Amino acid sequence: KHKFWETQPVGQFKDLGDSSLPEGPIEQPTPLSEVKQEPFNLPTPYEWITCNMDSDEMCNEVYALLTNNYVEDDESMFRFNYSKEFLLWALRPPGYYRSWHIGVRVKSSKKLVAFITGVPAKIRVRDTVIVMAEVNFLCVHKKLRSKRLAPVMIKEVTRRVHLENIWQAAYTAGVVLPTPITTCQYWHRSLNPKKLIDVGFSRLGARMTMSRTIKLYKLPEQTVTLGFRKMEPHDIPAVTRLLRNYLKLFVVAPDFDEDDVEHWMLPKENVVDSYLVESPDTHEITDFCSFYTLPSSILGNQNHSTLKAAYSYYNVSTKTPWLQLMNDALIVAKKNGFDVFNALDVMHNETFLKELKFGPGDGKLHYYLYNYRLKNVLRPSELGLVLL
Ligand code: YNC
Ligand code: MG
Repeated sequence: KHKFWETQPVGQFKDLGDSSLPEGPIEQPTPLSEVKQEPFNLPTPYEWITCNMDSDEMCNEVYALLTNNYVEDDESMFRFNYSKEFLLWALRPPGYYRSWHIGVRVKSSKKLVAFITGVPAKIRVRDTVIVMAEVNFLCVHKKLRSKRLAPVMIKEVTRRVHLENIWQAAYTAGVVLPTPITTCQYWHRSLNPKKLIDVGFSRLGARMTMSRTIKLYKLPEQTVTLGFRKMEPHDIPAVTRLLRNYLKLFVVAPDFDEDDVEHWMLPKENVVDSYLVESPDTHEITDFCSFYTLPSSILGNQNHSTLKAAYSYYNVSTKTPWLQLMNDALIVAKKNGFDVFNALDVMHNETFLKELKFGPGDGKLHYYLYNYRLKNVLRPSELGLVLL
């Protein structure tokens, strides 16, 4: 059934529910001298490249490959359209390795036809913090699909991760592979219902008119929480403390330090937005919310070419009620021109999704660990990790 994945150190379907298997690494690290020194073989027309994302030219090629060939919904109505600025942010966090930005070119034409990436991240599983690779942006050109190129790309990124003495990875996919640590659902909150209906992202509800629908999703012009403001550089220590304390609640979560928070949370225009609540009297930072910008191309619509989507990232409530905090996030997202606000049912998100008029999506998102077994599948609410 899974000719490739059955050979890999991942939880296998046949082992689900076998409580005799221990939790932890499936294979032990090998000495670095025993890691394969040369790249895996590609079919002869193709060659490996390490992508220098600092080069505008390289960045443009990667952007074009993904814009035309990356993830689509099941009905091919939308395709993710990660911006170049977003890709630079996602691929160059603290301590990143250029060797983990891997491309495949056609030797003769030099055309980029496949891509896969990893970035390092400290991820805690229960009490153990592990340096892992977060693997993302696996993409094979539409014309080269179903030729078993993906397994070679995965083996090559694994080899390059091993060369840095890193032996675990985390990744997500819309497809079911051996075997998810949890399966999450996307929820969508309409901000611009007219456009979402016009492009086929959502449908007019039963016994609903367009004007009733617009009224249903209407939001105030201004946020309501006193002390709600954009995060600034001087907030990094306080936000790091707030996030670290919150993420302790989850079985699997990133172990962020101040450098990580600076990179991942500090607002970056058209990439990531972060807001916090500073107590008007004590100046304490009590609450936090963030979302990243990931538009989708709308395929074959006369009137609209892009859907502007905000994706809930990390949120923490200690004083401001969840509903009020996240409603303020919706208000600023709406003000900034987003059409929809998406969120997974991870962490405490279920406490606000229904009440803030998010509706369940059809796509599922499966989370995976490479070379690390968990005894049981997690509930989404036990997961404290959001990948891009
Ligand atoms: C996928 N998304 O099951 P079996 S998510 C992993 N992630 O293997 P072929 C996938 N594996 O089942 P195609 C996968 N999709 O026979 C398929 N596979 O064992 C497996 N789509 O390969 C599949 N991007 O080359 C099967 O398939 C084998 O030509 C078939 O290529 C697949 O980035 C793909 O959805 C996804 O571009 C490249 O369809 C292609 O179809 C495509 O014949 C559109 O492959 C874009 C898209 C995926 C987004 C993502 C996370 C990737 C994680 C990869 C695994 C990392 C493991 C950890 C490595 C480091 C370890 C350390 C230490
Ligand atoms: Mg292929």
